[in-house]
Amino acid sequence: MKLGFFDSGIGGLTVLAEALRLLPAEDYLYMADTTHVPYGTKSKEEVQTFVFEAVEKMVQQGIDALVIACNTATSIAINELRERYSFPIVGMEPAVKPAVEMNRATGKRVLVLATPLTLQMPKYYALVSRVDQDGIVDSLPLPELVGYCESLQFDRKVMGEYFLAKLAPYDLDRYGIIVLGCTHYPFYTDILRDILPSHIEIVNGNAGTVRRLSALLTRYGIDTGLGSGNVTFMCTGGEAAYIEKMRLALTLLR
Ligand code: DGN
Repeated sequence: MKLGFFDSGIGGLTVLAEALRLLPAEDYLYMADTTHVPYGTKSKEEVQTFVFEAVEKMVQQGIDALVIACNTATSIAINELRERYSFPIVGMEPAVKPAVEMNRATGKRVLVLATPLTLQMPKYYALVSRVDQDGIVDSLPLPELVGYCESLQFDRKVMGEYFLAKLAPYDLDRYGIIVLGCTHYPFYTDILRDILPSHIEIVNGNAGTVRRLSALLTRYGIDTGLGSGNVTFMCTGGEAAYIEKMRLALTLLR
Protein backbone atom coordinates (compact mmCIF):
# COMPACT_ATOMS: atom_id res chain seq x y z
CA MET A 1 0.00 0.00 0.00
CA LYS A 2 1.38 3.36 -0.99
CA LEU A 3 0.17 6.83 -0.03
CA GLY A 4 0.86 9.58 -2.55
CA PHE A 5 1.67 13.13 -1.46
CA PHE A 6 1.76 15.88 -4.05
CA ASP A 7 2.93 19.50 -3.99
CA SER A 8 4.48 21.94 -6.44
CA GLY A 9 7.71 21.71 -4.44
CA ILE A 10 8.95 20.98 -0.91
CA GLY A 11 5.90 22.47 0.88
CA GLY A 12 4.00 19.20 1.03
CA LEU A 13 6.87 17.76 3.08
CA THR A 14 5.40 19.61 6.07
CA VAL A 15 2.27 17.47 5.65
CA LEU A 16 4.28 14.32 4.94
CA ALA A 17 6.27 14.90 8.15
CA GLU A 18 2.97 14.98 10.07
CA ALA A 19 1.86 11.77 8.31
CA LEU A 20 5.13 10.05 9.23
CA ARG A 21 4.43 10.98 12.87
CA LEU A 22 0.76 9.94 12.90
CA LEU A 23 0.88 7.04 10.40
CA PRO A 24 4.46 5.71 10.66
CA ALA A 25 3.71 2.21 9.35
CA GLU A 26 2.77 3.19 5.78
CA ASP A 27 4.88 3.66 2.65
CA TYR A 28 4.88 6.98 0.82
CA LEU A 29 5.45 8.39 -2.65
CA TYR A 30 6.18 12.13 -2.63
CA MET A 31 5.98 14.02 -5.93
CA ALA A 32 7.08 17.62 -6.48
CA ASP A 33 6.21 19.47 -9.68
CA THR A 34 9.66 20.97 -10.12
CA THR A 35 8.93 21.82 -13.75
CA HIS A 36 6.30 24.35 -12.69
CA VAL A 37 6.95 25.48 -9.09
CA PRO A 38 5.81 27.99 -7.83
CA TYR A 39 2.08 27.70 -8.53
CA GLY A 40 0.73 30.58 -6.46
CA THR A 41 1.49 33.28 -8.99
CA LYS A 42 0.31 31.38 -12.13
CA SER A 43 -3.15 31.18 -13.73
CA LYS A 44 -5.84 28.76 -12.60
CA GLU A 45 -5.91 27.02 -16.00
CA GLU A 46 -2.12 26.52 -16.04
CA VAL A 47 -2.03 25.09 -12.54
CA GLN A 48 -4.92 22.73 -13.24
CA THR A 49 -3.07 21.25 -16.24
CA PHE A 50 0.17 20.91 -14.24
CA VAL A 51 -1.60 19.09 -11.40
CA PHE A 52 -3.39 16.64 -13.71
CA GLU A 53 -0.12 15.73 -15.47
CA ALA A 54 1.85 15.24 -12.26
CA VAL A 55 -0.88 13.21 -10.55
CA GLU A 56 -1.13 10.94 -13.59
CA LYS A 57 2.61 10.21 -13.21
CA MET A 58 1.98 9.23 -9.59
CA VAL A 59 -0.93 7.01 -10.57
CA GLN A 60 1.36 5.18 -12.99
CA GLN A 61 3.63 4.37 -10.02
CA GLY A 62 0.66 2.79 -8.20
CA ILE A 63 -0.84 4.74 -5.31
CA ASP A 64 -3.77 3.71 -3.12
CA ALA A 65 -4.67 7.18 -1.84
CA LEU A 66 -3.56 10.72 -2.59
CA VAL A 67 -2.97 13.83 -0.51
CA ILE A 68 -2.89 17.05 -2.48
CA ALA A 69 -0.49 18.60 0.03
CA CYS A 70 -0.84 22.05 -1.51
CA ASN A 71 -3.56 24.57 -0.73
CA THR A 72 -3.22 26.21 -4.15
CA ALA A 73 -3.59 22.95 -6.11
CA THR A 74 -6.43 21.81 -3.85
CA SER A 75 -8.48 24.91 -4.43
CA ILE A 76 -8.05 24.56 -8.19
CA ALA A 77 -8.13 20.85 -8.98
CA ILE A 78 -9.49 18.68 -6.16
CA ASN A 79 -13.04 18.28 -7.49
CA GLU A 80 -11.85 17.32 -10.97
CA LEU A 81 -9.30 14.85 -9.53
CA ARG A 82 -12.04 13.17 -7.51
CA GLU A 83 -14.07 12.78 -10.70
CA ARG A 84 -11.08 11.21 -12.53
CA TYR A 85 -9.91 8.71 -9.91
CA SER A 86 -11.69 6.28 -7.63
CA PHE A 87 -9.09 6.11 -4.82
CA PRO A 88 -9.45 8.40 -1.79
CA ILE A 89 -8.14 11.95 -2.32
CA VAL A 90 -7.59 14.40 0.52
CA GLY A 91 -6.86 18.08 0.01
CA MET A 92 -5.71 21.01 2.11
CA GLU A 93 -7.86 23.79 3.49
CA PRO A 94 -6.49 26.78 5.42
CA ALA A 95 -7.37 26.10 9.09
CA VAL A 96 -9.70 29.12 9.24
CA LYS A 97 -12.61 27.29 10.86
CA PRO A 98 -10.68 25.99 13.91
CA ALA A 99 -8.94 29.37 14.20
CA VAL A 100 -12.24 31.27 14.29
CA GLU A 101 -13.62 28.82 16.87
CA MET A 102 -10.49 29.08 19.03
CA ASN A 103 -10.65 32.89 18.91
CA ARG A 104 -14.36 33.30 19.56
CA ALA A 105 -13.94 33.71 23.33
CA THR A 106 -11.07 36.21 23.12
CA GLY A 107 -12.58 38.60 20.54
CA LYS A 108 -9.21 38.73 18.77
CA ARG A 109 -8.83 38.68 15.00
CA VAL A 110 -7.42 35.90 12.75
CA LEU A 111 -4.81 36.55 10.06
CA VAL A 112 -4.50 34.01 7.22
CA LEU A 113 -1.20 33.86 5.31
CA ALA A 114 -1.32 32.08 1.92
CA THR A 115 -0.37 32.34 -1.74
CA PRO A 116 -2.16 34.98 -3.85
CA LEU A 117 -3.90 32.27 -5.89
CA THR A 118 -5.32 30.45 -2.84
CA LEU A 119 -6.70 33.71 -1.46
CA GLN A 120 -8.28 34.66 -4.81
CA MET A 121 -10.11 31.37 -5.35
CA PRO A 122 -13.88 31.02 -4.79
CA LYS A 123 -13.15 28.04 -2.50
CA TYR A 124 -11.37 30.32 -0.02
CA TYR A 125 -14.03 33.01 -0.29
CA ALA A 126 -16.73 30.38 0.37
CA LEU A 127 -14.82 29.02 3.37
CA VAL A 128 -14.42 32.44 4.99
CA SER A 129 -18.05 33.42 4.27
CA ARG A 130 -19.18 30.16 5.89
CA VAL A 131 -17.14 30.28 9.10
CA ASP A 132 -16.47 34.00 9.70
CA GLN A 133 -19.87 35.27 10.88
CA ASP A 134 -18.30 38.06 12.93
CA GLY A 135 -15.94 39.39 10.24
CA ILE A 136 -12.76 38.73 12.22
CA VAL A 137 -10.67 37.11 9.46
CA ASP A 138 -8.07 39.06 7.47
CA SER A 139 -5.94 37.58 4.67
CA LEU A 140 -2.39 38.44 3.68
CA PRO A 141 -0.88 37.04 0.45
CA LEU A 142 2.85 36.31 0.57
CA PRO A 143 3.83 35.91 -3.11
CA GLU A 144 7.57 35.66 -2.43
CA LEU A 145 7.58 33.11 0.39
CA VAL A 146 7.35 29.88 -1.63
CA GLY A 147 10.36 31.07 -3.64
CA TYR A 148 12.37 31.72 -0.48
CA CYS A 149 11.43 28.32 0.87
CA GLU A 150 12.32 26.53 -2.37
CA SER A 151 15.77 28.11 -2.24
CA LEU A 152 16.08 26.93 1.40
CA GLN A 153 16.28 30.51 2.63
CA PHE A 154 15.84 29.88 6.35
CA ASP A 155 18.17 32.59 7.64
CA ARG A 156 16.53 33.93 10.80
CA LYS A 157 17.57 37.53 10.26
CA VAL A 158 16.65 37.74 6.56
CA MET A 159 13.32 35.99 6.98
CA GLY A 160 12.51 37.70 10.28
CA GLU A 161 12.91 41.05 8.51
CA TYR A 162 10.75 39.82 5.61
CA PHE A 163 7.90 38.84 7.95
CA LEU A 164 8.22 42.05 10.01
CA ALA A 165 7.90 44.14 6.84
CA LYS A 166 4.85 42.17 5.66
CA LEU A 167 3.18 42.36 9.07
CA ALA A 168 4.00 46.03 9.68
CA PRO A 169 0.56 47.29 8.51
CA TYR A 170 -1.20 45.09 11.12
CA ASP A 171 -1.77 45.96 14.77
CA LEU A 172 -0.75 42.55 16.10
CA ASP A 173 -2.26 43.21 19.55
CA ARG A 174 -5.65 42.80 17.86
CA TYR A 175 -4.81 39.32 16.51
CA GLY A 176 -4.96 36.02 18.40
CA ILE A 177 -4.08 33.51 15.69
CA ILE A 178 -2.06 33.37 12.50
CA VAL A 179 -3.13 30.62 10.09
CA LEU A 180 -0.47 29.22 7.75
CA GLY A 181 -2.58 28.58 4.63
CA CYS A 182 0.21 27.27 2.42
CA THR A 183 2.05 24.03 3.07
CA HIS A 184 5.43 25.68 2.51
CA TYR A 185 4.90 28.11 5.38
CA PRO A 186 5.31 25.75 8.39
CA PHE A 187 9.04 25.69 7.54
CA TYR A 188 8.95 29.22 8.98
CA THR A 189 6.99 28.49 12.18
CA ASP A 190 10.03 28.95 14.46
CA ILE A 191 11.09 32.19 12.76
CA LEU A 192 7.55 33.55 13.00
CA ARG A 193 7.41 32.48 16.64
CA ASP A 194 10.52 34.58 17.32
CA ILE A 195 9.09 37.78 15.84
CA LEU A 196 5.42 37.52 16.86
CA PRO A 197 4.03 38.67 20.22
CA SER A 198 3.75 35.63 22.52
CA HIS A 199 -0.07 35.78 22.75
CA ILE A 200 -0.41 34.93 19.03
CA GLU A 201 -0.85 31.26 18.18
CA ILE A 202 0.39 29.87 14.87
CA VAL A 203 -1.75 27.11 13.36
CA ASN A 204 -1.76 25.04 10.18
CA GLY A 205 -4.06 22.38 8.71
CA ASN A 206 -1.51 19.57 8.43
CA ALA A 207 -2.57 17.36 11.34
CA GLY A 208 -6.24 17.77 10.37
CA THR A 209 -5.44 16.65 6.83
CA VAL A 210 -3.61 13.54 8.03
CA ARG A 211 -6.50 12.68 10.35
CA ARG A 212 -8.91 12.99 7.40
CA LEU A 213 -6.62 10.74 5.34
CA SER A 214 -6.58 8.13 8.09
CA ALA A 215 -10.39 8.18 8.39
CA LEU A 216 -10.77 7.84 4.60
CA LEU A 217 -8.42 4.84 4.46
CA THR A 218 -10.62 3.13 7.02
CA ARG A 219 -13.82 4.08 5.18
CA TYR A 220 -12.48 2.70 1.89
CA GLY A 221 -11.39 -0.52 3.63
CA ILE A 222 -7.72 0.00 2.68
CA ASP A 223 -5.32 -2.13 4.71
CA THR A 224 -3.05 0.06 6.84
CA GLY A 225 -0.11 -0.48 9.15
CA LEU A 226 1.77 -2.82 6.81
CA GLY A 227 4.52 -0.44 5.64
CA SER A 228 7.74 0.85 7.16
CA GLY A 229 7.63 4.64 6.75
CA ASN A 230 9.63 4.36 3.55
CA VAL A 231 9.46 7.51 1.35
CA THR A 232 10.11 7.43 -2.41
CA PHE A 233 10.79 10.91 -3.81
CA MET A 234 9.98 11.90 -7.37
CA CYS A 235 9.87 15.18 -9.24
CA THR A 236 8.39 16.01 -12.61
CA GLY A 237 11.72 17.41 -13.86
CA GLY A 238 13.56 14.31 -12.64
CA GLU A 239 16.41 16.38 -11.13
CA ALA A 240 18.61 14.25 -8.83
CA ALA A 241 19.71 17.40 -6.97
CA TYR A 242 16.10 18.27 -6.17
CA ILE A 243 15.50 14.80 -4.75
CA GLU A 244 18.48 15.36 -2.44
CA LYS A 245 17.01 18.73 -1.48
CA MET A 246 13.70 17.07 -0.56
CA ARG A 247 15.50 14.52 1.62
CA LEU A 248 17.38 17.31 3.38
CA ALA A 249 14.28 19.47 3.81
CA LEU A 250 12.37 16.56 5.35
CA THR A 251 15.11 16.12 7.96
CA LEU A 252 14.57 19.77 8.98
CA LEU A 253 10.99 18.88 9.92
CA ARG A 254 11.63 15.72 11.95
N1 DGN B 1 2.60 24.63 -1.02
C1 DGN B 1 1.66 25.31 -1.88
C2 DGN B 1 0.40 25.70 -1.15
O1 DGN B 1 0.10 25.12 -0.11
O2 DGN B 1 -0.33 26.56 -1.63
C3 DGN B 1 2.28 26.49 -2.57
C4 DGN B 1 2.33 26.19 -3.99
C5 DGN B 1 3.08 27.14 -4.84
O3 DGN B 1 3.78 26.70 -5.69
N2 DGN B 1 2.92 28.40 -4.68
